[in-house]
Amino acid sequence: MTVSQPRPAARRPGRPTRLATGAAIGLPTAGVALGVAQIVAVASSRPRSAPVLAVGAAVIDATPRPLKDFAIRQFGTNDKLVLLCGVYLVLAVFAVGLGALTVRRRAAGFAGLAVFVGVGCAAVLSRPASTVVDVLPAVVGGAVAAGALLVQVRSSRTATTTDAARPRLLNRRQFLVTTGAATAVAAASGAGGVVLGRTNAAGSRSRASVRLPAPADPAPALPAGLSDFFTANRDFYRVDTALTVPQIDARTWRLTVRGAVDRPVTVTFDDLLRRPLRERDITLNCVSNEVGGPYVGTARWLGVPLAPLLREAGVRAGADQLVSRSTDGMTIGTPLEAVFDGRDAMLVVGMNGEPLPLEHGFPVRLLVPGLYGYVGACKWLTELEVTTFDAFDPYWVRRGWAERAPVKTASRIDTPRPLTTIAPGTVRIAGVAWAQRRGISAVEVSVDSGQWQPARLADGPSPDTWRQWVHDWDATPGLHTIRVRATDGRGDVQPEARAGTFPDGATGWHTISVTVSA
Ligand SMILES: Nc1nc2c(c(=O)[nH]1)N[C@H]1C(S)=C(S)[C@@H](COP(=O)(O)O)O[C@H]1N2
Ligand SMILES: [Mo]
Repeated sequence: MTVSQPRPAARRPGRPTRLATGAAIGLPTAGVALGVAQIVAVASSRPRSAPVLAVGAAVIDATPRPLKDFAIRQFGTNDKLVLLCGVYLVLAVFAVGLGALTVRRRAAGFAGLAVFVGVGCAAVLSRPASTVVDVLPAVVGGAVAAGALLVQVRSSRTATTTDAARPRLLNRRQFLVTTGAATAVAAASGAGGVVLGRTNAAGSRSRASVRLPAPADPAPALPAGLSDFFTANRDFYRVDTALTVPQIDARTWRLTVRGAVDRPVTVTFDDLLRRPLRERDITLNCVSNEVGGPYVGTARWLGVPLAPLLREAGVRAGADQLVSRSTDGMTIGTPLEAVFDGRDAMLVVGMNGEPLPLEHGFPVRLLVPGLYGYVGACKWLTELEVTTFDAFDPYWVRRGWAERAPVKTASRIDTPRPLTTIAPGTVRIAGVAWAQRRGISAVEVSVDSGQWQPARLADGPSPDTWRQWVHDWDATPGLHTIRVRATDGRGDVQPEARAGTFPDGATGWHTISVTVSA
């Protein structure tokens, strides 16, 4: 028995290291596995069964809240891109290791590949609404990759062992041909998956053919003189856990109302469009929005009032929670009282004069004014279950966020921008303030902790939208701090005390610093 490893002979120049050979074999092999899996997933119209996306989605679900908050803060809407890059990086490291292992011991390499496929299958099966057939892409990808691995490792043997019978150059060439071929298969299947994914995009095609009827109940006229009141669809913040935007064909879409109801009902998209549509201007915001943050927007929404539909189904006594489910397995819990207290809770089909954009929930989303999105605005909606808060904890509640989350009063300074240098003289300080349901009655500004000055408030169409405000300030040279606070329609002043976003929304006065030049 050898106790110490024999020292390896000095590497001969021109001979690849095991790691280099491992990388040359492992990376194309992993690429083949992922590319083939991707194309099978897309071709079978089950994009969610693509293993990389499933792994990413599983990581999102398992990520502890502080880390998730950090990612949202640091990367904003790019958080998913960053996550996918991370997943690919880990995969690449694993692939190089796998290649190196195979060069040394073929069986170990194949065992490693099996682990790789197993992780993919486990991730796919961990997705809500997944079934056994969803592991097919991972398994097919793994099988093709095993073939690619075998071919490559055979040619690498001849390329790296001295073989007097054959000139090394030829062996080297053979190795390059096999790894090159594997790389080409990986690239072609990966690119094919992307292209097919685009053309297969059932949602985009379906959305393009939707014609929305005019509202029976149009939005109240906007007060004169408002500009930039609405947030354009392309600028509207997006917060969700979906790594790929669900592609739903409106013609096959169904919404089921079930649970504690007398008569469960299922409606189609056309059924919804045949009902009288209501149009309303409503401000929506995310509980993860920091003080002064960007996750808030106002749009003109078109939809079907929710309360009549639920009444038709017959909500049973004792129920207090309405759980929305999306096609991608999100669950969102809304207090039933918020649906029935007269506010404009809607099944939304239109946003700013267009069918709902895919990113914002096409074909149908829920919208309940006065609640943060995670408790009232389920996108890609497909089921409404009448139940109780005791009986079911939705996705974010299971992660510690509040069961009930009415929007808190907030105000934001949009201009001047923080930490900029501006000219002295009259400076227009302006922004927005919101307290959906209660409305805004006053906004005040204080410079350098001086007296609170009333800002001028633009009119708003309803208490459910933000109000724009302006305040003219005579700016003198130097460094200045500007603060804003709002008072809601009940006379309650926005609290100064800072609170983080967890568990039910941030509080505190938005404060910025600017330099006024001499
Ligand atoms: N299906 C689904 N619906 C969802 C979410 C989600 O992750 N999945 N996120 C919710 C959250 S946290 C918010 S703030 C709003 C955001 O809606 P928007 O992306 O259209 O602005 O959608 C809500 N609806
Ligand atoms: Mo949110």
